[in-house]
Amino acid sequence: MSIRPLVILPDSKLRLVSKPIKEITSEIRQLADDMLETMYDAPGVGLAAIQIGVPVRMVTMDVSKSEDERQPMVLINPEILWASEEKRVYEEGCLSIPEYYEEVERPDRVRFRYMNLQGETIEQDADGLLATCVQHEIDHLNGVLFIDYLSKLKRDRVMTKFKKAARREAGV
Ligand code: K1U
Ligand code: ZN
Repeated sequence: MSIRPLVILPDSKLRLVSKPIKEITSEIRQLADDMLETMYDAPGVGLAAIQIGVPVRMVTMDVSKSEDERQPMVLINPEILWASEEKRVYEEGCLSIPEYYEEVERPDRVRFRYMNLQGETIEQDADGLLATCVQHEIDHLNGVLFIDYLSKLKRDRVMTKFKKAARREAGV
């Protein structure tokens, strides 16, 4: 297992649409292990493969409260099957947009489907943080970021801030 570097805004990789996984190979299992380790180290409650630069449709999540009872989830080719009309506002963060948090409105409850590492297809209902997190992560697989739900003014401000930081980092 290894902790992999995170892809940070404004890296254009974050806008890629990730490819479906056709077969669960040893490389895919290794990627899942590395994603979980990277997510726990960050720390975060979710991670999409593209956030470590790999454009495949895999997500890891753990929304459990206690560190003693971790509940790691690995989602392969996840999709939303149903979303409630009722909305909920949650203050979201993103490991690819460090230290920036804003309120985002999304469906309150969802039903989603995914394949696990054993190749089983699972359908699951979610509310609360799990519902918010799975929507945020599936957005990553489609090149969508939570800042896309904010006003243009807020999005432009955060883009400018991270572009400046990237230029400083590159010594430009
Ligand atoms: O996908 C990501 O960038 C991970 C992101 C997921 C997420 C958080 C909040 C709402 C929706 C989706 C994070 O995990 S940001 C870090 C975070 O929220 C957190 C970190 C430690 C403990 C609890 C939360
Ligand atoms: Zn994110």
